[in-house]
Amino acid sequence: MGAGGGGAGFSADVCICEEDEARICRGGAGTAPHTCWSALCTGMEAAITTIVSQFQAYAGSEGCSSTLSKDEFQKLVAAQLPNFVKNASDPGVIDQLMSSIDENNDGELTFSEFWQLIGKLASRQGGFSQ
Ligand SMILES: [Ca+2]
Ligand SMILES: [Ca+2]
Repeated sequence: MGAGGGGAGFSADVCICEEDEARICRGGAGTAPHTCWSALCTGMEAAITTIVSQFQAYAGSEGCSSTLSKDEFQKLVAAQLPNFVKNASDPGVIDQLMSSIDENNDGELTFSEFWQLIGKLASRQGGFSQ
């Protein structure tokens, strides 16, 4: 786990499931206490919650806590998307990937910029044309 900063990085705005609720709506995300809006969250809601909470956790490790630096982006991709993004440890791959979604070229990814990557990966995963 990363050093520095406080806590697990999850937003307090999102309720933390009680143990019973966690059993009901486990998203299979793997890391950290699961978060969701309620005990009734669906698989899709859990998936969205996971993406948001992972983005927040990585974005919060340095600099601006609401955007991903290239370093944070590389760590997120390498740790969370190893099967969808090959060679994430190759700086050239990360450079190319980041510049393809960093719309304003400021070297930081906002959530909406990052979300484009999720869209691309999801489209490819589903075999949809882009
Ligand atoms: Ca950051
Ligand atoms: Ca940007």
